[in-house]
Amino acid sequence: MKTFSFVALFVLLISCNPSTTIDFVESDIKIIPKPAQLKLKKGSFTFNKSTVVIAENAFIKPVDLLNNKLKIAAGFDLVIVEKQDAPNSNLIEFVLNTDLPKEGYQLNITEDKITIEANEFGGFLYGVQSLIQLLPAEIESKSLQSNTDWRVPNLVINDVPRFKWRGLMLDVVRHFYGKEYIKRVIDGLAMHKMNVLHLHLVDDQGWRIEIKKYPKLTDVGGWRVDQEELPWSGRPRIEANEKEKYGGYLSQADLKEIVQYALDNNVEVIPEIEMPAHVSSAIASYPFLSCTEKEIGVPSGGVWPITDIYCAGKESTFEFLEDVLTEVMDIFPSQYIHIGGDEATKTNWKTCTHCLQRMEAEELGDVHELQSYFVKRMEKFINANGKKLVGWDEILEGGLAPEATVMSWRGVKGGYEASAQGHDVVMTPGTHCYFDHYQGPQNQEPLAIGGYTPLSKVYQFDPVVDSMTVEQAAHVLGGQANLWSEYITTEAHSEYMIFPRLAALSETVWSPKELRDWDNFSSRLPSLFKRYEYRGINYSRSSYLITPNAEINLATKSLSLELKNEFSDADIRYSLDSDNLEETTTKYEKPIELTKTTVIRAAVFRNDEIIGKVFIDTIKFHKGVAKNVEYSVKYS
Ligand code: TNX
Repeated sequence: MKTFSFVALFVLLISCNPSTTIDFVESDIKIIPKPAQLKLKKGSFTFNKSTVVIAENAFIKPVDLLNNKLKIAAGFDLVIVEKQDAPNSNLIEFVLNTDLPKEGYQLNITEDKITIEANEFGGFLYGVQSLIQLLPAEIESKSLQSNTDWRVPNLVINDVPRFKWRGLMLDVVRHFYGKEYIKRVIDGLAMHKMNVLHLHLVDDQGWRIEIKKYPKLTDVGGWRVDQEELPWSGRPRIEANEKEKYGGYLSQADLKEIVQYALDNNVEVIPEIEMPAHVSSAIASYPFLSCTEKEIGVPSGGVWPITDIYCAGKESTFEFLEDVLTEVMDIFPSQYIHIGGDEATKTNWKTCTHCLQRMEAEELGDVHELQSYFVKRMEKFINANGKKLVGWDEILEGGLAPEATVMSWRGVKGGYEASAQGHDVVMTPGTHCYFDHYQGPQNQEPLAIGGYTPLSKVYQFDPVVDSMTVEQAAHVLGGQANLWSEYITTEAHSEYMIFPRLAALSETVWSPKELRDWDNFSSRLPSLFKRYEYRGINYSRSSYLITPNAEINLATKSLSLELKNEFSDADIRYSLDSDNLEETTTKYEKPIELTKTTVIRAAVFRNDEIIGKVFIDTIKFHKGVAKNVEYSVKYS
């Protein structure tokens, strides 16, 4: 009896010891995307070697995800126990709660216990993802971090996504990336609670999916003449029989493996099989697919306008496509099949006897209606196989197929129109969602296709257009970023274009709109970047770059130089005509007035240290400064 009370007293003393509990503050919580509801409480829970897990009703993958990270970074191997054998404290319990919505979860952390409730796999996974982001960034480490306090704040999170389609499109055609890289991207998607990976598998410059019935699609169409040393749009068209070197494809086994890996991360892989345009690679393999049946080579670079398209008159085109889609649907269990549909120049259709016959037989007024016939026919086939068709917004032209979902890329107009017609839409406007665009000042970034979509701009994206009616808004399934790869030759570069813009996007499609707050988001970035570093993600630090903006004053012949950054509270410091840039240099507060040639150095500082790259430029006061300029050839 005496011993027992002594032990009880000891336990009591330990648990009252102030060093065993810590109160967190709101700014310690860095979860991205921000949870819908979060209530911080006093106190904390600390993981240790003896923490146990009850996971009777949960799915094992989310438990594994947490356990694997703790095993590597903390050296704890959490034991899974039966409920009746569990202690009263130092445990995590996964509880099935059928009242919760799909993908939603509740995370409740108290001194003694962490409870994660969800209705299905996705919810449990996201509960764990949030828990991981509450732990110190070292949880992402690939080696033991023995001096880390594995503590999380006491709180209650009630979380649910705002949209059900939270996607990223990877173009694996213009440049080809392998299976392992695609899996890494899926890890990144899951980390940010994104749930769609749209794979662009077919385009002019390559056919990247094995189709057993048509082996030439990958034997011929998967390869092109290597002109990688030339600019994308300056690569001469090549003949049918030139030697191919650049390329590759994903076998059906590879794709099945990717699909399964994605499912384990609550990500649906949606295949895109382009038609009727962006298919030179298919026509190079099987010339019967085009109107002219002319032999062509697989182009190595930009093709514009796109006139080598499938013939919409011949039955053989549709037989081919149905065969292809049959194999595609066997690989991808996704609800949606993407048929592309963009950028078809229909010149050949206007003179092709088969197309003209088709137009007459089907009473089609013009070639737009012929494209509409094409898409509607494919939709019938896709629907008959229990799936839904999605296509780029050009599928609106000539009349939408009855059940089609529209992916709006030429701004939000297509999505607006389609939703007004009662169709579901996914918003991917070029203005905010094109990750092939520059994310920092052009002269400080790797070559990109053009555009300017910095992190802060992605963060302003909203899939719902203000002027939409309630009914239209209800048709918005969500949003997606597109990473076209004309200018992205390596996997490392691809990663650089995705991260951290994916983090900004995730908050626009997951979190309630009222919680959108750029300054708050940016305060969570340093912790995210640390996690990316532990994961070995080649993320971009472009948001720390400085953008200069110069204005010349003709009267005083002086130049006013503004230095900007994406963050409102950025600590920019600069030096003039000096090799040094240290914490003691001038803090930028207002535009700098210059009257003579000057070398300027500037950078963003945090805690007296430079973060990101140093900006260096020489502002030259040559003889033309402040003089009128006349262009003899009009500038473009
Ligand atoms: C337009 S977006 C395309 C792609 C290009 C992209 C470059 C869309 C449906 N079509 O084929 O790669 O622009 O940004």
